[in-house]
Amino acid sequence: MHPASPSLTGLDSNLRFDQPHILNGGWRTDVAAVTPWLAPIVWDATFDPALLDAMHKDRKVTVAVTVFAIGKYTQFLKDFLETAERHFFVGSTFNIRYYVFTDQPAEVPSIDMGAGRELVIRSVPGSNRWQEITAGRMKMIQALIETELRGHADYIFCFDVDAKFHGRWGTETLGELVAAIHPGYYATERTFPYERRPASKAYMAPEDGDYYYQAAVFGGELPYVHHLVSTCGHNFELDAQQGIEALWQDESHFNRYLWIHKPTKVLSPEYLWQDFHPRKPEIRIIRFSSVIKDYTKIRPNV
Ligand code: 5GW
Ligand code: MN
Repeated sequence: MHPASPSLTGLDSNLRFDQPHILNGGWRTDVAAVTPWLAPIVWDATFDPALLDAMHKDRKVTVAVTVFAIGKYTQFLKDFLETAERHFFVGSTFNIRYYVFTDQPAEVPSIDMGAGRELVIRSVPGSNRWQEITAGRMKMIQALIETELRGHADYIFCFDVDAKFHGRWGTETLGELVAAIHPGYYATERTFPYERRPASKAYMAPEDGDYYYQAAVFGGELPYVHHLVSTCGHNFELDAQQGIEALWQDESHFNRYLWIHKPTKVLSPEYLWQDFHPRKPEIRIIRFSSVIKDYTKIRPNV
């Protein structure tokens, strides 16, 4: 556990950092690195990883990770976990606890974990309705925070399993409420695929919204993520009682929530790419990317 604000006493006096300039200081000029509500948008070369790590080094930050692997999705666990071990908060100053939610505990691969890192398996029921799986995640994350994480973790990150890490994902991603911009909609106008039916609790009017976020990654401090998942899970249920299912299920509710409760840190599409997109010049590094999957082979009912 750590004090509420970063302490500079942990800075290694042997480390020297370049003077930060506020005029043409090597800052990215090809992308926006801050939202209109002054939250950072995390892009490569807008932060100093060594400085950020040094600022956190005496805090022993504990990060909980949730990942769901139900039905055929257990096949993605090995790559997800192995690449996370190479890129996700690597270093002796972090404690990492992966919570794998699965209906087939025997299918969870055994992975060599670094020091201070461990994996916990949670058995959950399978489902033939995939809509229940994605929405059910919100409820299960809520319960995990309430029953196990409080007092034991500083931050939580919740990931889709059908993806791999390819580059550093570390202290630059920490914040109170953290969300990632969808790689398919970061360069488009506001014609986002929000839920547009007023009867849904995920409703967004044409002039509403900031970015389109992808629900494949989110995180932050426990109270913020708890409020997010409990609200989205509740609204999904209220819709279900009315016989409504939002266009992109949990992701639609997630986007409405984040429009009302702005994230305090936004991750650029470096942190949530999709393998099928062609590379773009502004994407200097891909840190995490969804793999290409054959839906007819992995989904219980298409
Ligand atoms: C199955 C069919 C359709 C949609 C989701 C599933 C499914 C999702 C499943 O059978 N098992 C499962 O564990 N999931 C979890 O939900 C995985 O962690 C998965 O990464 C996450 C979101 O579903 P995705 O990855 O299929 O959704 P997209 O929008 O990234 O394609
Ligand atoms: Mn996915």
